[in-house]
Amino acid sequence: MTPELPGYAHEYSGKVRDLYAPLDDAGNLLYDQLLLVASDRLSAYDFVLDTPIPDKGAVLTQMSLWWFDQLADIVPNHVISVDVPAAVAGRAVVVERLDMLPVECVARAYLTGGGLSEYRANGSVSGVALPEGLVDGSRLPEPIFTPSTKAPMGQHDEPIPYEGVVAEIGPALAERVRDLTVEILARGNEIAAERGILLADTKVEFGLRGLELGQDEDVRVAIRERGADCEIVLADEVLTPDSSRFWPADGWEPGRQQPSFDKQFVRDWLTSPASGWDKASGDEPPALPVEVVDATRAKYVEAYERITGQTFA
Ligand code: PZK
Repeated sequence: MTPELPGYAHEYSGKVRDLYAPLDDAGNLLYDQLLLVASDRLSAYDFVLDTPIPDKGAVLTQMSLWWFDQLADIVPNHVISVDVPAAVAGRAVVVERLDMLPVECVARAYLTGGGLSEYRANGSVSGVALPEGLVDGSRLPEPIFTPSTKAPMGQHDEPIPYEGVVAEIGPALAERVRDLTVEILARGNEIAAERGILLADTKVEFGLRGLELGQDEDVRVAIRERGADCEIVLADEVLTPDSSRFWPADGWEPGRQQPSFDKQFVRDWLTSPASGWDKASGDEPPALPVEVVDATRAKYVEAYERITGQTFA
């Protein structure tokens, strides 16, 4: 459900977040800003569940803001203000509108998921050769850049080799976003590991400041031709459980699927007989019981409090 926000025009909705454009007093779009709103929606097994997790949007927004500060010496970010309408207080930020790069920047510090499948098939991930003998959950010798295409909503991103990123955005930007993505995950893990959380992988989004797109100029062409002269800005959310796999460090045991820090109660219940749901059926998952909602909310709050050292108010 996307709330009507007086003073804002709804622009786009993702699975769990919504984008609005602010309006000026005359009702005109303020074209250089966006309002990024995180909802309490949760996705699991590729479904957006009917049952919201109270405070999830606020916890993830506050966590992202905290990480933006921790990463500020590595990369500038798109945040302008947290002065937002009361209806979305704590779970929205006003951001600078950027020209987004048309690639998903993924870094992996541990092997799992799609990266593991690629490794089993090819011995490499996104063209990066890896040692033999790695298993589900193995720590990689160093974090690697494993980019993917940006698929339209409802479709899955496809892994692409580094050369695909070069073809999309040019060699100079490709090298910079690769290095930034890996540095962000490395910094994230330095901090999270002290707090008992492993960040297996992460997806970050970058945009360009200063592209100054002409009237009917193709943004992809402009990025390739002039993008290298722009500033790269970290956008979207960063190092949250929605953009990254969070694993409890004390449960880490390579050779099996690792438990998810945030979603394990939801997954366990949905795949248990108690839910009456078959994930292979294609049916919508059922509503979550209150105990699962409460336990999951507590995990998001715990992740925030462990990572930031601050109490979630
Ligand atoms: C932008 N998204 C993804 C995020 C959604 C969709 N600073 C920016 N400038 C221009 N565009 C974007 C951003 C950011 N962040 C982000 N799509 C466009 C997205 C959240 C909710 F519905």
